[in-house]
Formats: sequence, C-alpha cells, structure tokens
Amino acid sequence: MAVAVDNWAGQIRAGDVRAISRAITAIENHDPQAVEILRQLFPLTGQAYLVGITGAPGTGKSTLVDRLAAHYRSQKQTVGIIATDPTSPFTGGAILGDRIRMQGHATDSGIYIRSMATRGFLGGLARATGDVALLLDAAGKQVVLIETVGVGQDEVDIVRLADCTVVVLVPGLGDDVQNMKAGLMEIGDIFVLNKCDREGADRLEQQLRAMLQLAPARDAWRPAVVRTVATENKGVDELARAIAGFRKQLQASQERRAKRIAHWKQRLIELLEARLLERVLGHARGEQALEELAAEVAERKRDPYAAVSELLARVGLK
Ligand SMILES: Nc1nc2c(ncn2[C@@H]2O[C@H](COP(=O)(O)OP(=O)(O)OP(=O)(O)O)[C@@H](O)[C@H]2O)c(=O)[nH]1
Ligand SMILES: [Mg+2]
Repeated sequence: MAVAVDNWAGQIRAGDVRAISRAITAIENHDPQAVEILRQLFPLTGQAYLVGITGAPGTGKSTLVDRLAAHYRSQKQTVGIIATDPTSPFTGGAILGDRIRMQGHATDSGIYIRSMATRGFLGGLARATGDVALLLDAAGKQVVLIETVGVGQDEVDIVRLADCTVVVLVPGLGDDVQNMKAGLMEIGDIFVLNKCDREGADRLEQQLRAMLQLAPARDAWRPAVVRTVATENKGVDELARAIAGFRKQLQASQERRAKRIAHWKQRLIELLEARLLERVLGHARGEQALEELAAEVAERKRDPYAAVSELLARVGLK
C-alpha cells in the first residue's frame, strides 16, 4: 500500500487529473488512504491562493467563477475550482453556461473543476473542502476558487479557509444589504455587485458603502467594491485586480497570519474530535454502548457526566 500511495501522491504532484479525482473521492468517502495522501502532500502546500466566492443563491457566483478562471488562464495561471453548492453542480454543465465554454475548460489541463458531493458529510463539508483545497494546492494549482452559497455555518467555515473572500450581491432583491446576514458583511474582503445591467445597482452600491463605513476598521484593508456583469464579462478584470490588490496588501500582514493560525486551530480541534470519537465509539460495540448509556441517562438511572466518564474509562482515557 505504501508504494501505491507514493505513486499516487507523485501523480497528484504532477497534476494528473485522474489521480486528483480519485483522491477527492477518497476524501469524500473517508477512505484512510486519503489521510496518507494528504500527509505526504502537505509539505508542498501553502503555495496556492484560495479565493472564496459566496453569496445568495442565483447571484451569479458560478458565472463569475467561470469568467475569473478564464481570466487567470489567459495569464497562464493554473486554476482549481471547487463548488460546494448542491443545487448547481459544475459537472452538470448547466452552470458553466454554454457548452462551448465548458468544453474549452475541459480540454485545458491548466484547470481542474470539481463539485463536491454535499450529502451526509460526517466530518463536515468545510473540512472536506479544506482537504480538497490542499490537494489542488499540492497539484500545483496557483489559484483555487471555492464557490459556496452563503447561508449556513458550513459556508462560513468554508470561507474561513480562504485567503480572500468575495461576497456577491445583486440589485433588485429589496433592501438587500439591510437584510443581509451580518456574518456575510464581516467576512467580505471584496464585495461584487453583479448583474449591474439590472436596475437598482446605484442604490445597492450606496447602501453597501454606507454599511461598510459603519463596519469596524481593519488595519491593512478597506473592503473593495466592484461592479460586474458576469454574463457579459464586464468588470471581471477589475475584480481580478481587486483580488490581486488584496493579496499584495495582506501578504505580510498580521491579519493574514492570525487568520491562518485561527484556521489551523479550528482544523486541529476538528481532527482531534474526530480521532477521539473514533477511539471511544469506533470499535465494534461502540454504537451499542452509546445507545445503552443514553437509555440509562434518559431513565435517570445514571447522570450524563458519569456516562461520559465511563465511555472514556473503557478506552483507558479519563
Ligand atoms: N442579467 C444578468 N444575469 C446574470 C449575470 N450573471 C449571472 N447571471 C445569470 O444568473 C443566473 C444564475 O447564475 P449562476 O452563475 O448560476 O448563479 P449562482 O450564484 O452560481 O447560483 P447558485 O449556484 O444556484 O446559487 C444565470 O441564469 C446567469 O446567466 C449578470 O451579470 N447579469
Ligand atoms: Mg452556482
């Protein structure tokens, strides 16, 4: 197995599409080999620039990601794309718009596109996405674009792993900015006003800028606002410039360092939780023991604190 994993990791480093796809499937399936691969590849990571693209459903995230990817490819940068939105799989072709563009990407070895299966992720979608980003990083992708619908905790966690977060808004959804989740406002490094071919773009921009004025000042960066019409490729160069500007500005800042440390702290806690759960409940009788203890607690035959102590004691932990 060691040799097989060595070969596999080597193929991933070389950017082999099938090897990458197999590894992502292994991550999704909690295959122990995925951990072996990721361990081997980890020292090579930290090179890619991770850009999270988030916003409400239908705001044009996939269209923007597609155009941004084309922009980076025209600059000879290699690109990875991860879509975590169950409703719009990239692989279906519906989202990348016309088939011609899709096929353009399909024959381009400098771009790798994958939509993540979102159903039933034990360890959380954010964790799996983080692992896939590491994989694409090790495979030499210079920019990794992560699309996610900005609604739940999963999405906010995904955004936390990005180096730069782009929040996409569109005019015409009423008092959009007012109603927007405070969380989204806080995580945005760059705000895109997409669908600016529609009415209400000026008003939305005014509202957004007023909100941003109220936000607590950040040391190194004032969030940028970029207007786009993704379907017409308008504003995409400006967006890429804003991303590059943010990257340059934050490169050596304390803010970035602190964000990375916070990210890995969270990941270490998650890994620790997973390992502890595996150790305590992962054995043959684990599930049954949990069930029995839970029943005893429900019937007040035992208190929950003693029950946990007992579970830990069974595997030699206190
Ligand atoms: N008028 C207009 N339509 C746009 C623009 N950008 C995207 N669209 C259209 O908006 C629709 C949704 O675009 P997507 O790129 O799929 O949006 P999304 O945010 O990825 O959607 P979900 O992944 O389902 O949340 C599509 O029909 C696009 O063609 C734009 O700038 N102007
Ligand atoms: Mg989409």
